[in-house]
Amino acid sequence: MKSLERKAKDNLIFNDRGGYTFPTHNLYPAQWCWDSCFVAMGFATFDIDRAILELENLFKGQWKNGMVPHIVFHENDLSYFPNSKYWNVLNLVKECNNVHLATSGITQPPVASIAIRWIIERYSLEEKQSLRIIELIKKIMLWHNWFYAERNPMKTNLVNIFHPWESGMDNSPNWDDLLKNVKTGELLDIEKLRKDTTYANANERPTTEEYKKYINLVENFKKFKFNQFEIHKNNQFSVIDTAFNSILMRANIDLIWLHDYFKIKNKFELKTWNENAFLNLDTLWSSEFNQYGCYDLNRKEKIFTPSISQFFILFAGEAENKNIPKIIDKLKEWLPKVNYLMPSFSPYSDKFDPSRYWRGPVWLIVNWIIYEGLVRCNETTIANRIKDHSIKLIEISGFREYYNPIDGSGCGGRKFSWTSSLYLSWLNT
Ligand code: 9WN
Repeated sequence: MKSLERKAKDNLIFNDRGGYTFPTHNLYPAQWCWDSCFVAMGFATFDIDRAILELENLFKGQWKNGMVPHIVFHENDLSYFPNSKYWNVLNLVKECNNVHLATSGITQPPVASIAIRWIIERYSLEEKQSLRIIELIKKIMLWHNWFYAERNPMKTNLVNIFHPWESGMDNSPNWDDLLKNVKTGELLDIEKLRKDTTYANANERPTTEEYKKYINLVENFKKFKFNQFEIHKNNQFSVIDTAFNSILMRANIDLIWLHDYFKIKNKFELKTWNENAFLNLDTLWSSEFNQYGCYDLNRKEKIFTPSISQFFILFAGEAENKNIPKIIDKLKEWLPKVNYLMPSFSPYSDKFDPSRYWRGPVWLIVNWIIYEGLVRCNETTIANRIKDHSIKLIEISGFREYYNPIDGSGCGGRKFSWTSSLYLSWLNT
């Protein structure tokens, strides 16, 4: 019988399209941004050149303003919705990138520097490979720079997102109240257009009502030709997401580390920006809920939803933060309530749904982030429990997109790339 390690490698090879990787066939037939960064870590465990190529192909889609789009459509496959034809960025944003590659027009959590540092700390690179990595670091810098230039609405260095897809946690209950203000838009027959429910169980995906809102937001971006300043003034969804910012803060620390490691000059003001972000994060702390919240920029309200996002700060790299013990205590409260860690939403909440996407299921990518965060905070016992549960889930249900935290069953896509990749990364931790 094939070992799980062999299966994980085979999944990556199976999803490889010749230099970039599908998250899974059918459901996601393109290159996704944060998926590919984790995929690079998996490839690095057996093929460093291929790992670097994954990132190089992702950054081919980088826009001239620095943004790295959440999807890069290398192929003219229209079976996903919204596909390259629908986003239409090549016509709407003249020469958005240097190679005229079709992409989406929004971004995703910036984990590239985190993945590269992870690789460099484990494997030695040949000179040629280092030179390629240095080129990537320059591009990552432009991306981070873009966040502070175009997604810094309060000049606090806490950046905002314009779409639930940018958070990577699309239908998290974090966004329920914000989405109440988003119109459904009736121009397109979303029920017919969306293809995800052909490949995954509809009960495990966002609802059509949510999809209509997702698409209506994109309609608005298209109306403004993806001009960020226009969108700031006119968007129905604009939020400072604590998980996204935690990732960016950690990604900044790793980007600074990479500059130092390769002796690259020109860190811009990254260090100061990041320190400011950490300071300003305090404005989002609630001693009532013992968590950092999100901030709805339209309604000017803080949101304290009991989602997994509140624990991402453990990963942000500030282990001495005075609130960390309270956050860890809260995380511990969740542990006895499920059989498999970590649920993406509080199992105590009425909104907890163990099989619907980001409303309860376990995602290994999240587990990896929380695991890393807990290790940084010297909470290795819980960290290892999360890692063991992740491996157990793969053993009983295969390399799935996400899992039910109560019965351990697998949901969504199969032979999933980032699940396979993170398995490999744990074997090499
Ligand atoms: C929309 C690819 C992506 C992940 C996201 C996850 C899901 C897409 C979708 O799949 O989102 O971007 O169509 O549902 O929510 O985190 O990057 O795996």
